[in-house]
Amino acid sequence: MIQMKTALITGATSGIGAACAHLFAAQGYNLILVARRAQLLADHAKHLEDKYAIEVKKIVADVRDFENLSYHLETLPAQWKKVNVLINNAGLSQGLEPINKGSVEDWDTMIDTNIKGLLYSTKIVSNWMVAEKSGHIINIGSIAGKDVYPNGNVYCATKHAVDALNKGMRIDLLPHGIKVTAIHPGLVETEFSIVRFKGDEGRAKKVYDGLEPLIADDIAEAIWFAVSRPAHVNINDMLIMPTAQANGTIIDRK
Ligand code: NDP
Ligand code: 8X3
Repeated sequence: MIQMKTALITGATSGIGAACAHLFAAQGYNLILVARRAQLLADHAKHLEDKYAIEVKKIVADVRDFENLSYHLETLPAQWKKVNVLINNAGLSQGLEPINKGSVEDWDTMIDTNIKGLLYSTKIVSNWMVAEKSGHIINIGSIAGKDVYPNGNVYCATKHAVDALNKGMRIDLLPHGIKVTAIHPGLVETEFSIVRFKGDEGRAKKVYDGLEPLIADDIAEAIWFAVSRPAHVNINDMLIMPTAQANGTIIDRK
């Protein structure tokens, strides 16, 4: 029997993570999928197993809870710990307020998810990769990690941290033969803005008014490009924008 490759994707129930799950399943990868919404995760996993004849491990966990995440991952059977690709995707924005008006609770949620959650999954899985002397870590950053836009303050700071962590991981994991790539998207129409505006779908829709945003598949394809390079090639960093978006603030809306 041919040993299939395995990808672990955090934040796999919607948007970019769900698109990656489909694409990697179509490429014959078994999947470890992490997210909090258990029913959605179960539905996605069943669909992928049925459609692509792969195996999926569902991990219902919050990436902010290191003990719980670690318990679920470390108790996987040994063959599931040979993870070839880790996609650190789980992340979110909460609110869009000037620094003096922002909610401390929102700040904590973003910092704990986007920075600490990414660190937690990396700590666990990078040790497995070090033991195998191979692997590829994909960190989902953002244009918000390259630019800062009005009222984006803390979300932008978390994505600047992802950019720095990506560079740090690349250095630290270099001797172990582990690839590290940051993918930084501009506007992608997913549940991101609905989450940012706490369920206000009308306000979320306006973010994409008058331009053609990226879709989650555009980012999944870029990730697959990075992962499918030959062994001697590492894509360190990729910034991917809608054609109508020049940077964090300049958007050509018709
Ligand atoms: P979505 O809201 O569609 O997806 C976010 C995913 O993250 C969901 O599957 C959600 O699952 C999961 N998630 C959120 N918090 C946690 C948590 N604490 N523990 C586990 N899983 C969690 O947004 P996107 O697909 O757009 O976002 C994916 C990544 O892309 C994020 O890091 C985001 O910052 C980044 N990004 C998005 C851009 C955009 O314009 N959409 C642009 C640039 C970067 P569940 O709720 O089930 O836990
Ligand atoms: C998500 C894209 O421009 O809202 O990271 O920050 S943006």
